[in-house]
Amino acid sequence: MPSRNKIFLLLLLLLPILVHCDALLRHHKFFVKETSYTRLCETKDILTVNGQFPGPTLHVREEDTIYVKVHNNGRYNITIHWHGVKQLRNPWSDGPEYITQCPIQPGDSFNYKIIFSLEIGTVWWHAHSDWSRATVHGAIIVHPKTPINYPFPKPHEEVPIIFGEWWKEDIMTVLQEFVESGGAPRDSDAYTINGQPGDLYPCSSEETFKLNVTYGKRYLLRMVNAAMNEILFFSIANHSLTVVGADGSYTKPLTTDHVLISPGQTLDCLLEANQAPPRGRCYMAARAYSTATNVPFDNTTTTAIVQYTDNFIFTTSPLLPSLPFYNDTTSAFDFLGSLKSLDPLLFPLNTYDTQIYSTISINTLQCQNTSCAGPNGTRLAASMNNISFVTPSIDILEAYYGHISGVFGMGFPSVPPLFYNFTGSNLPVILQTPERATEVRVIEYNSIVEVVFQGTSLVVGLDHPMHLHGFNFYILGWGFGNFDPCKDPMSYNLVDPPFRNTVVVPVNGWATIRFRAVNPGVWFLHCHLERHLTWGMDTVFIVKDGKKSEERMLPPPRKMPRC
Ligand SMILES: *[C@@H]1O[C@H](CO)[C@@H](O)[C@H](O)[C@H]1NC(C)=O
Ligand SMILES: *[C@@H]1O[C@H](CO)[C@@H](O)[C@H](O)[C@H]1NC(C)=O
Ligand SMILES: *[C@@H]1O[C@H](CO)[C@@H](O)[C@H](O)[C@H]1NC(C)=O
Ligand SMILES: *[C@@H]1O[C@H](CO)[C@@H](O)[C@H](O)[C@H]1NC(C)=O
Ligand SMILES: *[C@@H]1O[C@H](CO)[C@@H](O)[C@H](O)[C@H]1NC(C)=O
Ligand SMILES: *[C@@H]1O[C@H](CO)[C@@H](O)[C@H](O)[C@H]1NC(C)=O
Ligand SMILES: *[C@@H]1O[C@H](CO)[C@@H](O)[C@H](O)[C@H]1NC(C)=O
Ligand SMILES: *[C@@H]1O[C@H](CO)[C@@H](O)[C@H](O)[C@H]1NC(C)=O
Ligand SMILES: *[C@@H]1O[C@H](CO)[C@@H](O)[C@H](O)[C@H]1NC(C)=O
Ligand SMILES: [Cu+2]
Repeated sequence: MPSRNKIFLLLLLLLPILVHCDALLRHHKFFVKETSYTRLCETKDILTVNGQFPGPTLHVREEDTIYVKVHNNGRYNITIHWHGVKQLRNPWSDGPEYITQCPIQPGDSFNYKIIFSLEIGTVWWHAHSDWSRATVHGAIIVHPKTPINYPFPKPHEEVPIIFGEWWKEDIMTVLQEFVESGGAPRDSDAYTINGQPGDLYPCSSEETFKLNVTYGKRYLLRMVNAAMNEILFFSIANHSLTVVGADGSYTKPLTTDHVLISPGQTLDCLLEANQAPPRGRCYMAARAYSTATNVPFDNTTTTAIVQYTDNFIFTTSPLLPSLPFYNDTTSAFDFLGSLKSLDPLLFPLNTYDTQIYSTISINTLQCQNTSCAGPNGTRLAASMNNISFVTPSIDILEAYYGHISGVFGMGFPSVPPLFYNFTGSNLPVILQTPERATEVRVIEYNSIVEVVFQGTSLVVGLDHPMHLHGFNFYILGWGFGNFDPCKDPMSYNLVDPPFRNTVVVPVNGWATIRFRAVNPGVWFLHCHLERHLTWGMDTVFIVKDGKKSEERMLPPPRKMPRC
């Protein structure tokens, strides 16, 4: 009895500590609603979570399970995706509309169950319905189970750095114009850092994001690229960055002057506040990496300020960092190719069971009335293996689970339907027209899957950040021109390849990834440039259940949104 009393007493003593630790809440409420924001001298209503732009940062611990109840108090259908969270056996809460769920309609709510497993560092959440993600997004910080058990020097402070893209026009109008015209979307008016365009834009300098630092201290920047349509270069004047994590996994420390971050990617970077006074302030800045000469893009620069608070007299105006030029593919891929994973491999990389070889292309479709804004009056589209993905009207997960036929086909091809010089110049115009269909690829549980993405020069060659839901994958290699199945695998990194959920496939080039299909469910695969996603550069992997009960999909939650 005394020992039991002792335990009871101990628990009583521990209670405040336990409650305190629960500052990492398990239950959250997201109210999606219109909120008025002023940027670039103009005020408009934007969709926000809890009135915040960017939305709230969620803090969790490794292997936690949390719940986020999303109340749709806005005017549009909405879903939320937990980007980079594998959601083991739980595609029900993954989020992409008409892929794993019907949208939450105005006035409704849905309680997402978010299961963390391998993730460590920075992942994020964002809307995965129409183009709401422009303003409905935020960071998720996954803390180590043991407090401050980092494989790098302990930072003094951790700061989310979230990149966004801002249009003066209402984003739904931008989307509607884009879809109706059949052409490219209008360019954004600004990029943002933590919701602020920065000093180089009109009416913005008062609110420019400022990072206060103290000389001699170390800061962990938790960077998320939530921009819609552009890959970004980022740099801080007179400071180098040390990358220690990417897409929710640790990397070997990589010290660099600038980083490249695509929509869908995250980076954890250490910043040493090591510039002695008198220089008290420096700019951090980001601008587009964009290669196509005839594709217009937002070429503005967003800035924020690093200011040393131990040097209150800011005599000089801050210096801008030098960023690689917009089309500096060499800088972009030198950086990406230098990232290596820190942790041991999760499975041997000497072989694979299944290969999927897919072209990723920009395409054109005939315009119904011959006056669309694409080349020669066509309607622009995009495809994987010449199939431009058509989003169904009930979700694929429900159709798969409930054996509802007629929603999707299982014919996503394992190889391109036609072999041609994928990256050739002046390809025949006839190759530009894709098929439109909803085709998925079914994958055996536990198989090791290799995907070779082959960019093409149809219509225009571009870099494509391809994102897979439900997994991180090893990026074994990449290159320019056509993938050579004999020669290119010789140069794969089978030792410490980066472990990411979004791979930038180089312009007119290829990239190879591998993952082990230990996550049964329905998983979206798509380009994370929003316009390409809308155009159909998407497909779905359905990973079958394994034999054991713990290898099967979880049952659906009691209440899924209905179509
Ligand atoms: C043709 O389609 C375009 C884009 O969808 C639209 O802007 C235009 O009004 C249409 N013209 C006619 C005559 O229907
Ligand atoms: C940063 O430092 C400045 C100058 O000391 C101070 O006015 C400001 O409130 C600080 N900002 C934050 C977010 O701490
Ligand atoms: C700071 O950066 C500027 C431009 O980026 C460069 O001209 C200058 O030499 C740098 N100063 C130091 C102390 O590194
Ligand atoms: C950005 O693009 C505009 C329009 O294409 C052009 O006039 C301007 O010079 C460009 N600015 C920079 C910094 O490249
Ligand atoms: C990058 O753009 C500049 C200016 O538009 C051009 O002169 C240069 O050739 C381009 N470089 C590459 C690699 O395309
Ligand atoms: C537009 O039409 C012209 C003439 O038929 C053709 O040469 C050109 O390749 C076409 N461009 C595209 C992008 O389809
Ligand atoms: C493919 O096209 C590119 C660009 O025109 C050319 O350099 C390359 O030699 C072509 N490859 C083959 C196999 O024809
Ligand atoms: C794609 O499919 C369409 C329709 O079947 C066909 O006309 C076109 O040539 C194909 N293109 C390629 C690159 O396979
Ligand atoms: C919202 O979702 C419902 C259910 O899928 C659908 O019927 C409706 O058309 C959607 N509304 C819009 C504006 O897309
Ligand atoms: Cu793309």
